[in-house]
Amino acid sequence: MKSRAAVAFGPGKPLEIVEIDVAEPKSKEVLVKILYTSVCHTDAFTLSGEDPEGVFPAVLGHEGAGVVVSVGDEVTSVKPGDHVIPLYTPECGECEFCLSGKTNLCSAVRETQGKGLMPDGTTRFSYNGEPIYHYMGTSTFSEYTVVNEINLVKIDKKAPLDKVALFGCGVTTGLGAVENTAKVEEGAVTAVFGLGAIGLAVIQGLKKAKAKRIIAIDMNPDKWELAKKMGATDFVNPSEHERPIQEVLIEMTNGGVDYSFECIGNVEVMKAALEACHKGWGESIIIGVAGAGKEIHTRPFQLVTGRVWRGSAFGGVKGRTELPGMVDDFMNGEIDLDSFITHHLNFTDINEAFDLLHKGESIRTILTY
Ligand code: NAD
Ligand code: AHE
Ligand code: ZN
Repeated sequence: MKSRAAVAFGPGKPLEIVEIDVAEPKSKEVLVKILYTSVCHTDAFTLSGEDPEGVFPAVLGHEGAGVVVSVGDEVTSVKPGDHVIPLYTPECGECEFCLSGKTNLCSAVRETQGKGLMPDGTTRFSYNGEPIYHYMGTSTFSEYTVVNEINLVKIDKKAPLDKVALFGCGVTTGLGAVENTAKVEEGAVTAVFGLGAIGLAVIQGLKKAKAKRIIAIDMNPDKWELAKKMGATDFVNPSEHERPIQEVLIEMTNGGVDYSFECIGNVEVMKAALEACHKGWGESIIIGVAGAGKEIHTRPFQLVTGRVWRGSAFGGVKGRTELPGMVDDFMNGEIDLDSFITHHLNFTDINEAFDLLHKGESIRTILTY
């Protein structure tokens, strides 16, 4: 079938809206009509050419929601008409990772997913007869996309798809990093570096966890207002300080924070976030994604003296098991999604959504097909 799609033809180039061909889903695959999608910084990162796994031409996009159109003959968990959120972290429930009880990183299709391919090593997208690669197992920047059954979670039909699309990445990642990765306890002193959707969702999670102090850090002071609304107690702009920001935070907290979260993807900030942690127990969670060739560094003494570095992907959340409950929490008013949605645009204006993100003017833009 034909589908409108925003294709990334090459690194650093604007997306092009073209009509691509989408093949039928194979036996364990599902054809989904995406109704809403948004742009996460990771899409911009891959489009920039910095992602070692970035392949072109590709249909990017991993934060979206839609309706099942048709299913392959071995698909049992979803049927046409079901409302679904594509998951870049799938959940097969059977692999060593899923069965470990220690991680949400399912390995069932990770290898081909990272190459922009379906598990049989081919793609379901093409343009003028040439293959177009998939992205993160989701490719929500196409009106019709094909994903594996294990890369989909079925959700309550009453949930507004234009809002719960945000559970596809940003909000889930931030809330999950606090609850699953850091396991923040009541009364904790915390710092959040980067106040995009991820950092703001971390702050929302910290407020839920009853953190005593939530220090929000960003170079862009315009981000402060939303951070405060989410629950931040202090704001620090590193560009207003001559000293390394970790020194400022250690002084502000009389020894360092219990938990810090890096939500930017900058390895120098990752160092600062670790070194801002309290001696003996402070933990720093890396969420930001850094480009090819980048490495983190600190004096090993920082770790010897009790600070801990952890990483978090999709907030440690097992999507098929846990997202339906998070959707319920949103419907019950326990999770705020509305504050993240700063802009609405038509899908065809997707490059403007990237511009708004780069300029720091948007948190999330909901694109409607
Ligand atoms: P965003 O661009 O909306 O937000 C980033 C924020 O960081 C901006 O407010 C910007 O002003 C601020 N910033 C940039 N440089 C800074 C610096 N040196 N000091 C202080 N603040 C600075 O991005 P986002 O969509 O919120 O994504 C944030 C990061 O999280 C990206 O790296 C993205 O790839 C990553 N991410 C990771 C996961 C995961 O599962 N690990 C999931 C989603 C996103
Ligand atoms: N492809 C990159 C890494 C990108 C990355 O770390 N992605 C995160 C999700 S970002 C969502 O906005 C993730 O889930 N990572 C775990 C995984 O298995 O990809 C690279 O450096 O190669
Ligand atoms: Zn993302």
